[in-house]
Amino acid sequence: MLRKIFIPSLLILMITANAQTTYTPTPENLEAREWFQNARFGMFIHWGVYSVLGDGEWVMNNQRIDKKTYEKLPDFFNPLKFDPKEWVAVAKAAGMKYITITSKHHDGFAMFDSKLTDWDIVDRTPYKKDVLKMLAEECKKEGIKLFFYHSHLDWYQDNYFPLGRTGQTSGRPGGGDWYKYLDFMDGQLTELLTNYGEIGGIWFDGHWDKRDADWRLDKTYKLIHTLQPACLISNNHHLAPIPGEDFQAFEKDLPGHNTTGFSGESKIGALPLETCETMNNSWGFNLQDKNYKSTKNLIQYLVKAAGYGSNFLLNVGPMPDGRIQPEFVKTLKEMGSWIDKYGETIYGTRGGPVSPKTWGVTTYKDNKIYVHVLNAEDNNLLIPDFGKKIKSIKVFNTDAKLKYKQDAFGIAIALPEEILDETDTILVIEI
Ligand code: FHN
Repeated sequence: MLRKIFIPSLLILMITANAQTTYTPTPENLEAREWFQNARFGMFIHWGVYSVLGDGEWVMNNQRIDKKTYEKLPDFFNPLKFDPKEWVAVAKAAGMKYITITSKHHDGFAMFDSKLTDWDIVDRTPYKKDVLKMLAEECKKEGIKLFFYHSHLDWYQDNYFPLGRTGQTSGRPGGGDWYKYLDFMDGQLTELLTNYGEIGGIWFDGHWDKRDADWRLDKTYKLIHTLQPACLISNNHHLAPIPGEDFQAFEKDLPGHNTTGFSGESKIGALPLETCETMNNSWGFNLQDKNYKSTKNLIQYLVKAAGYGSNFLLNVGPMPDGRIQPEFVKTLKEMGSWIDKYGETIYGTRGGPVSPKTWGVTTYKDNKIYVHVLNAEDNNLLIPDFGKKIKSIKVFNTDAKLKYKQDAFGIAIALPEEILDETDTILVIEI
């Protein structure tokens, strides 16, 4: 009995001890959160030496490749076709406002010039260039904010010890100094936050590998906010937000849903929200994965995310030659054409007064409520009344007024066949 009571309270104590308990975001940080929520759509990029094998970013763990063997990979990584201009142009044309790229994934390989290790792109690959620097410069030029995905989990460093749930076959000596590893991680974060200009945010992942380790999050979060107060911190730990974080991440699920099993303990908190998703079924480049999601599916996901008051971070896993695969570029272009027309109903909005339903979602901005009908079930739509006097209901971007009736049972809106759009029929309720 004693044990039963003791373990949860010890866990709570450890989580609290890890957190920045007295965190008060600075005005710059609050402003950045506002910007972030208005941006609504970003590009996620998983890129590393693993792309050479075309089998996703978990290949080291999944194929049980030991460290010595994995060390051969950087020799084959020579992305001569990498063009940051092209990447940023693709993101912009898709309507994305920020990019979140892997500075280091679980294989520990730094995609930047780190002075703290030679396990990095400049020291180990024939390419020898700092791709993050190149991307940061282009993003700055083009007004795209740059965020870094940084893995807490590291399958390469010997000091990542004791080992966690994963990376057990990487052939490390079986001993190491955990706090030296954390110092190393803080050191790399310092490099990222001092050498690459203004950074939109740090997106952590991999905490789940050793949930009850002393991650010293408090120290790391303070370091980040001291170096760049406006830098937003998020952590994909699959838990409710921990003090010191600035937005809450969801993976492959809309906030409040848990189809993946990642979000069971990730109750929605009060912070801005973001959900990420892949364009096929892989984060890192996967040669065999042809499960491409359709443009319609991804537009609808963006719309749904906005209806949940969440950003959408859509992933590409560039190829080892440095190009984003053409199938993705095509879909992103198509998404961009849609957003060119309908962006007003997404950017700068917040989740609307009617909670998400099977027929669709609502967003709002100022005195306009955008009703996104994603699956018209009938030629009438009944939505719950939200207690505001309605001035008019129109089809978005037209003067076509729709008939409606507002009474104690809700608002019934006529949806004539000719206004229905198979991706998203958008109505504007002016209040
Ligand atoms: O293990 C990673 C995975 O490789 C990928 O980076 C995703 C992105 O959200 N997150 C992790 C799993 O939670």
